[in-house]
Amino acid sequence: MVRAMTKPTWAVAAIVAAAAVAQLACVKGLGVNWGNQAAQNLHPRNIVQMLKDNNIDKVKLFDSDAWVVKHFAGTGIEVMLGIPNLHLASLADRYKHAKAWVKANLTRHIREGGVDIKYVAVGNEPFLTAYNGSNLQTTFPALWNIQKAINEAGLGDKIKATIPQNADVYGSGTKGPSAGDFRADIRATMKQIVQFLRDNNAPFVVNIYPFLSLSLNPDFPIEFAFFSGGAQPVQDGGITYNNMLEANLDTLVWSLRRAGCGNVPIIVGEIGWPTDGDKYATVDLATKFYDGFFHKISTSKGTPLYKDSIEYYLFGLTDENLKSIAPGDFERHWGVFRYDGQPKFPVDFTGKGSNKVPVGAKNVKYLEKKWCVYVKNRETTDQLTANMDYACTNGDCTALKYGNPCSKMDYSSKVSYAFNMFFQMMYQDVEACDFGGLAKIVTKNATVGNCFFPIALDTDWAWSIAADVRLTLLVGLLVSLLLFLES
Ligand SMILES: *[C@@H]1O[C@H](CO)[C@@H](O)[C@H](O)[C@H]1NC(C)=O
Ligand SMILES: *[C@@H]1O[C@H](CO)[C@@H](O)[C@H](O)[C@H]1NC(C)=O
Ligand SMILES: CC(=O)N[C@H]1CO[C@H](CO)[C@@H](O)[C@@H]1O
Repeated sequence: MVRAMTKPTWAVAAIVAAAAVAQLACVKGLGVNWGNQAAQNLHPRNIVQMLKDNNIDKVKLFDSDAWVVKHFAGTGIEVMLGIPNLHLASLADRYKHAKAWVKANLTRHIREGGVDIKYVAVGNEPFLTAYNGSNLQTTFPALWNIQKAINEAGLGDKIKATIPQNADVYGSGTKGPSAGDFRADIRATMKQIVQFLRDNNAPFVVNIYPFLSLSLNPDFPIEFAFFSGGAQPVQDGGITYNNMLEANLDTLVWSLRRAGCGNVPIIVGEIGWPTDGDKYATVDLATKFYDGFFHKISTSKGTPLYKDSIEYYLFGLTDENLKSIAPGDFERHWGVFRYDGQPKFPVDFTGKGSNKVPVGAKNVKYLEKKWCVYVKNRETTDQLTANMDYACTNGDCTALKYGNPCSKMDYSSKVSYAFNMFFQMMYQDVEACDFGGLAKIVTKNATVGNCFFPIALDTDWAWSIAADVRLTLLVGLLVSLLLFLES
């Protein structure tokens, strides 16, 4: 817009039109990861509605629960199914296991008006160094078997198997992207995999996290994680890189070229910024990251070396309070939305930079308005500490440490927060609000200032299914009664 003002009118019109097309294209290509490692998850109906309301048209799942997947049928939302790493060995071992997987998890959804499945993600970041190479022998054979089973089901033209990889499967050491290559310890396997992807017209899926680079590396130039310039650019031959995302993607392009597969399409399977659980995980930095990111992909989705547009899947849709915090407390705060589908910060998915808040989940069902809070009871410090530890170990206290509103409360309020979190994660079970007589259930909103004390989601789907059945039975009964009265 600023640029447009200096141009003659006809050029302004052209630029505005081009921008409109670009923005439309951006919305078209936007996906999101929906993980379900939370004590209570939103109903898939809520998720479908949220995605539609926010013009997000692709969803990536980490598994393939048939009940979840069927809710995407006929919605126009494209689905990437996931296969957890723990199944890789069995899928690699026997082709018939892959065949059974495809039958149970894939073909059942494929029909007119069924689920629009385009990719199957075989494993998830299987070559993370934390796994000590345990998936190294099984991942490629599992990929091979799954694609073969898809082909045999007659779906090979439409549905591609691939593997979401962590970005450290390749690198360029201390040099620029043009030195990029796959990690030496897995290079032979990576080469087999990318050649297989090339031969099947399947994409390479990579998860890229500027946040992790910043958080794990004290020397990382902060501004390089964002898109607003200000960091020392990386100069590579004739190309200047101002942000980590493009430098990283072009390192991948070089790695693919070195494996003889420069034309394999690239999808970014995860990208995002957490809002808590680390000194760099704040709402302000998440807003800055997403604003810059959406602006970048609305103008040009490619990179200096990769001109095609790239599909991006945000990580993630909602917070997940049961995720392992081994990598860091931030793991439970990746959501663009809270656990209950309500927005956490303004973010404009179209990249227009309007300060609008995304559309939250509608008709969310919560449990009763009850909270569990700490009451003093002449306890010793040790007793209090022990109960607090219990609540935090079994619940979620990751919001209490890193400078956000919850971390600024006094200790008593923090104890209440911890007790309440555990109580909610336990579906408000009265026995989960005891803590040796140090806790009680209240009906007055326990939220303290800007530290939000949640209420658990009502996930009693069994009841709602039963309600449908009950209605059917009731109608049936009434009809019988009428017939009986008629006769
Ligand atoms: C990898 O090795 C480390 C150190 O030997 C060990 O602590 C860890 O549990 C191993 N992880 C897996 C997934 O085997
Ligand atoms: C409790 O109060 C907070 C802050 O006013 C509010 O955001 C939240 O919705 C309230 N919770 C309930 C269940 O009413
Ligand atoms: C119906 C269904 O969900 N079947 C299988 C799908 O795949 C997983 C493994 O990824 C199996 O555990 C399910 O039983």
